[in-house]
Amino acid sequence: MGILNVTPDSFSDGGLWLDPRAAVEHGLAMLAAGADLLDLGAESTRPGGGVYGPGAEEVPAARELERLLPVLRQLRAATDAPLSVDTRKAEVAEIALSEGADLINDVSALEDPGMAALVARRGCPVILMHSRGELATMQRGIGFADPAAEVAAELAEAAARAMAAGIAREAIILDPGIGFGKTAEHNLDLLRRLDELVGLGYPVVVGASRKSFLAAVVDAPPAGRLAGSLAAAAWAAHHGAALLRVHDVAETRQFLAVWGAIERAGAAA
Ligand code: HH2
Repeated sequence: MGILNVTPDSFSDGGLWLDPRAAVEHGLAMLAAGADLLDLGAESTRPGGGVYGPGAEEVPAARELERLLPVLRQLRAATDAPLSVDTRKAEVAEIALSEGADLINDVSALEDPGMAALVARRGCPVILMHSRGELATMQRGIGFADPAAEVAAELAEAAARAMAAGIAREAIILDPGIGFGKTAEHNLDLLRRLDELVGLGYPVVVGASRKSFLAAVVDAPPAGRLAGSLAAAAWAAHHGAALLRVHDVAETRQFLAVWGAIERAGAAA
């Protein structure tokens, strides 16, 4: 899943793809590099209270749509690849779906009261991502006794709420929310025990690309975290993740292809 942030303030690529033409080109380039789908985000969800200071600015729906729609429309016209929209707002999701988006990536796991009913009505897939608290302050006062177990339990509850609202089980994708209200140690432990989340039986998406927990292991700025991102991607892929949300599509593809080729080598001999 290639990340396409049409935002001025995303933590690693803010401002790079604000021009719709550049965004569309970048999206198509990620598909050409091997992405199976694109995740379009027009509101940064950079959590506040930690390494990112106050966190991302909250964006009104009208501004989010203004950034998103030109890119979504052009990409929809140019490709049949699935297009996901990263939004917490039912109002944005509804218009995005009517403009050809295929799935909704909701980092708040259906917090907007209109979102569950919308997704149920449209019958589209939805990513329910784990987070705790408000984006602006979630990196303060973090408290987990057992992050992997608690995240799995809270996501199971989110999935149950979604199904109670009429969303089909097959439409639900879960995400541990790497970096959202978690310390670096929590993020590492969530990856180490990813199989517990995979064990719930839903497809799992992991978004570790360029995130700050990587720099807690070996210090590097976001643009210098490719090697760490690949390690996290490979770990996640080999512990059951169905989808990887990444900035560096070609590199991730190559890394996983070689890993897989080594695993399969000799099997046919
Ligand atoms: N991470 C970010 C945004 N959306 N969605 C899912 N499902 N999983 C994630 O881990 C996730 C997400 C944050 O990363 P990024 O989009 O690169 O930055 P920003 O939120 O600052 O735009």
